Amino acid sequence: MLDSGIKVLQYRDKHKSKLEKLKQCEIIRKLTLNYECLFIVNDDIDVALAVQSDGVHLGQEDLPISKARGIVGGNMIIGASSHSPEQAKSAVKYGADYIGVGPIYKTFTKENVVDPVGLGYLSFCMKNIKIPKVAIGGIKLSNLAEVCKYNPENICMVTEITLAQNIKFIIRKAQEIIKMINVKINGQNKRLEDKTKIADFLKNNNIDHIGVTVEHNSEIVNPEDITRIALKEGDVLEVLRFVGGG
Ligand code: TZP
Ligand code: MG
Repeated sequence: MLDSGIKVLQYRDKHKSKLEKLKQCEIIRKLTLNYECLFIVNDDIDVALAVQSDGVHLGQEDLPISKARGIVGGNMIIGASSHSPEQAKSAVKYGADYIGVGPIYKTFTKENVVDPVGLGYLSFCMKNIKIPKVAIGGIKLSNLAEVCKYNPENICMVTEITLAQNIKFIIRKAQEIIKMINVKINGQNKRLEDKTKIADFLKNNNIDHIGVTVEHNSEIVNPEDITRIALKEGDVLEVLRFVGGG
């Protein structure tokens, strides 16, 4: 995972003894420093402090954020799981540095997990919560593009990566999907490769640019510019086809 360039790694184990967790976290701490990857320890503030992880992640039934802050001080990242608007707002109020938003879809990784909160809750958080969000829960390559339409700052995939036969392949594919841009074409949300030229979009969709007028962010595009203009995140394209007549 580190070789593939993941940016944040969270250590999560609900069954090992504290000593086993400490030993594993010590190793992971060293590795993550070498790879400049943030290291977050789930649940155990004492282990997080002992290995000097970058952060600790707390669920709704762990130590409250304000108490945790008193223990870890101002420099350690505190992340908080959230499943509802109230929990998200409370996490912000008490000084969380990021929130987990999920489970978006059904997950089998976590025991006693709440029902999926769906993309509606992710949408709420993107509009209303100003600290970084981590979309989590049942996210796979097959539904990743759908999640990316909401532009969460971070995406967490557990099963899809840890149980993959080829972890590097799955991460590469996920990175390709995450890198794509959101554009609106004739009123429909689409994801395209970053910097796709308008001409290439038309060609890939079997649209002959002759007889077509293209509006890019409300401006009519000169025909000679369609091979030049590269689409970027948030662009709006209208492709108007004129039918002959008189
Ligand atoms: N919190 C909400 S869902 C979840 C956690 C820790 C587990 C996510 O795992 P997976 O395998 O990606 O569904
Ligand atoms: Mg927890």
